[in-house]
Amino acid sequence: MDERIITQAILDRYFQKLKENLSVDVAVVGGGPSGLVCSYFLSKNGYKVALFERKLSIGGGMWGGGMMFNEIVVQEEGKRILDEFEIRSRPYCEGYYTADSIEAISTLCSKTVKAGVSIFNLISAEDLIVRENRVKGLVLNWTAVEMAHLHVDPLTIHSKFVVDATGHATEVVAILQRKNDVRLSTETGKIVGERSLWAEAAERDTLLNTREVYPGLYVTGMAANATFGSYRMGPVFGGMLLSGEKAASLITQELKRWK
Ligand code: 48F
Repeated sequence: MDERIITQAILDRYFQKLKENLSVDVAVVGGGPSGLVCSYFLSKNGYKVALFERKLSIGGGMWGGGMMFNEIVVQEEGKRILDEFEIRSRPYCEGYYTADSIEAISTLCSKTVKAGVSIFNLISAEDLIVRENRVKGLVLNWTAVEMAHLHVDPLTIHSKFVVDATGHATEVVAILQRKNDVRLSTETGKIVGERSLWAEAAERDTLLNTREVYPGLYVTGMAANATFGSYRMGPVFGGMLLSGEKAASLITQELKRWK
């Protein structure tokens, strides 16, 4: 084997993948359960989707179940999404199902890639492109640059929509708010902030809060609740899965009208 061919092959294929995603329908930030589900359904609906994840591994907060006990709980409605992905679940008692968190997240990841989503790990969204009062793309940099605090300029991609699926930190919305004089579609016009844990209310609110927060920018998953000021829910994941599905459906409706 020639080591130079191995190197050439990786460089060629990676840059091909990256160049094909300089202009996408939807750019999703965060590869937790909500971001993956959202990307999967958008891709299945025929749209070009790129997902950027800061960490080496995709999956966000799902791997660890609750307090590192690697099982997750979903309710009746959420089970429908597990079934769609062919993730095995078991009834625990009426209305409650459990699934192995490793099977759940690895399957979400695998099926999302196979649905056609380009996933880029080790890349962080550090800023947004905002023009004419609308979010129009992402400003990206290597996570390693961020971690080492290196002064290295980023690169950019354009997208019709951006999805903030960054979880509790609601990072993309926070960047938009910090750097631009904008009013968000929340009660206060600003990020309202996450409240303490209340599983039932949080699960209900996650769906209600999954929507456009500023033209071109949607929130899904825990980022939706943090943005609109609802509760955290702990290791029950139905809301995350259903939120990803809802974000995909809302964006699909908008893309159908896109000129
Ligand atoms: O936190 P995370 O899993 O978000 P989620 O889809 O699910 C939340 C649940 O895991 C759990 C919960 C519900 O039971 O409360 O916490 O809402 O995944 C968010 C991902 O976004 C990445 C981060 O590394 C994580 O994998 N991320 C955050 N900020 C950035 C980012 C950024 N600026 N650029 C790229 N990735």
